[in-house]
Amino acid sequence: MGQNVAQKLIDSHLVDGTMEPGEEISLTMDQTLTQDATGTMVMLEFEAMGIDNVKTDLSAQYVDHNLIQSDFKNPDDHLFLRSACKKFGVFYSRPGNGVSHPVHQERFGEPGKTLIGSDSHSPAAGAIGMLAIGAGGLDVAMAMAGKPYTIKAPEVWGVELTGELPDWVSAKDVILTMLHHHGVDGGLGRIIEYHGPGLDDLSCMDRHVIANMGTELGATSTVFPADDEVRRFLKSQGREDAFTEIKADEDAEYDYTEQIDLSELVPMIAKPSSPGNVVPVREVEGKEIYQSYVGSSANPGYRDFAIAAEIVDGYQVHDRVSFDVNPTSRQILENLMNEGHLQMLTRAGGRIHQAGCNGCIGMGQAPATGQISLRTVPRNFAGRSGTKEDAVYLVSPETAAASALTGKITDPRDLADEPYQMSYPSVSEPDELSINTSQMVPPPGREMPGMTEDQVVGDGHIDGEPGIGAADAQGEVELEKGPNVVSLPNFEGLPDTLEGPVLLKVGDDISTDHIMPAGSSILPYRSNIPEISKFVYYQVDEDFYDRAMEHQDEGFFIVGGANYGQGSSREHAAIAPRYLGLRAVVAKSFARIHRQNCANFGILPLIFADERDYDDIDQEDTLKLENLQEGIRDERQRVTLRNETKGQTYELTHTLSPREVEMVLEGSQISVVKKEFADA
Ligand code: MIC
Repeated sequence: MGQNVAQKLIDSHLVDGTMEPGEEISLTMDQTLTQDATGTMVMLEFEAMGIDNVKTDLSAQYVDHNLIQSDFKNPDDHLFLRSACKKFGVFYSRPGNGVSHPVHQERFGEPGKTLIGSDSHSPAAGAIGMLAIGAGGLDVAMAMAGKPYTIKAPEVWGVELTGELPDWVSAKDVILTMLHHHGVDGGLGRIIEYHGPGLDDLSCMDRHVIANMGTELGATSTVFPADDEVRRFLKSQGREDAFTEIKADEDAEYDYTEQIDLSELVPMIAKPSSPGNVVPVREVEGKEIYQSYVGSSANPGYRDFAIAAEIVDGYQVHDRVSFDVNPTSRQILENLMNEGHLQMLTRAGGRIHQAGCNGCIGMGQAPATGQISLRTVPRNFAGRSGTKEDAVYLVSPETAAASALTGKITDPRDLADEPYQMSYPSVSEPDELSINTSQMVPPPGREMPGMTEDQVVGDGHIDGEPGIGAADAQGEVELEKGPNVVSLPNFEGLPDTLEGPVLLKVGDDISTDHIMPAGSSILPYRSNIPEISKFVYYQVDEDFYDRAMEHQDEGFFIVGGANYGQGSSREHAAIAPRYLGLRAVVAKSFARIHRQNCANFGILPLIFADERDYDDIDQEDTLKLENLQEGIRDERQRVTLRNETKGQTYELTHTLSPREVEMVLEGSQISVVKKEFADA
């Protein structure tokens, strides 16, 4: 039987296991991607492992999240990352160079390769035929150390696209339609593979939008074939040599199939406060808005800005609306300038921000209290914008621009009518892109891949060192640790008995933004666990930290509903609660990356065998687990939880593989790896 694209990518990187859904498989990782908000921790973990140099084909570190420099913290982190890149042999994308996912696709993406990124939106690289997976920082540090990455073998969900998108409807509406049909857990345990004639209507950056937000469906990854459009894209980036064709075989099969006729799609919108809360724009049109925001990794293409520019060109945005424009990268900014689109945006009232993630992660641009903010970003979990009482809706650039003009949620198709009488602007990337690599700094001994000398802007090497031959000096580089960079705490192994209170009971779909919020006052502590831990569950329960401190020594439990820990890859949502004393989460089910992060840092991810037991437990009940050392090694993966307050017992499954059991028993995966290196 023929293979689909996902199977081909897996097959060519499989080092252990078989593609039986649910079984563990281990894959070699060719590339790693880290961004600053998670990357500082990755570098500290890599340092803790005591390895000199990355073992991947290519590792790249981006500074795109923590750009605001309101005090020393973020710049401390930037310098630390720069020194770590130089020491460990990692490409360094300087602050202001742009958002990791699109920049990576442009500069380093290569069909047929695997990538693991400490950012849940890393699957965006699937747009060009890569197998890209988001993971916690420690898993990325392990991949940098040359270790294969282990996941549960996914099922492959083939989505056949037919037809052509109507005017005023674009890639964002495709992925919002998927979320409308399948919700935030519809992709759990699956790789989504798009195929079919409809692909001809989607550029690589359009595919990036869809692959990026496949994460919001809970999918392990999203892949597209590497076809002629991928060749065109790489050529436009000066890297045609990186192209290899990868297509599904004629007789390829999928575990699940679905068909979407693009010509039937309409503008869609995700209402607050979940990317799964999607309806047609028509259902909510007319509501007054405060903000309209274009940019982010979920609408990063040149086209996405150009279409917004063409829509607002010659008009002024409504005087109530903050029209925020976040260019994806310095390169796109430069091209928007060259083509006159930037001027259209500024003239119409656009507030141009530096290239980076910015407001997408609550780093500035917070909306007014309770006021509607329309954003082209990937997620709208409550409070993520930086405003606790926010009302963020996710939309396409077309809907964002149309609404910026009218001051209310507007179906962009209405612009065709009075008073605008606009025809759908036709935009595409410039034929000759201006390529700018000046802010991407290769480590000693490396050059920008695939670029000819005249395409590389600036010499670029860290400290201006010559590329070739300098690699030997890497070991001597000192890591530059300012006061905001605090080494990782040491985590003790699991005791045989855990007894403690349920410090918090929460419902379904708790996201990592609930557990470990983002925002400009919290994100700068991503390299400082003791400080950031003060904000754990802060937006859900302001006293959580104080109560946790009372129980830090004996430890405590959290009880959760389904899909616990959905959303981002931030391992801080595991490390910080663990630092406060969390030793076990008992939930109906877990999101993939967060479950792994818990295991990596010695937190037991436990699942109710009978979901009805969830109702029996109340916050503050005292829970007890005994005989853990032996109990969790038992291959039935069962443990018994005793509710001391209610006098009840509940059966739980721990779902840990033997490898993960060792991590939890040792206290963290780092302890296991340290032991391995010490024994080697
Ligand atoms: C996000 O969109 O939530 C982020 C910012 O990209 C995160 C990473 C982070 O928390 O820093 C992600 O999705 O992994």
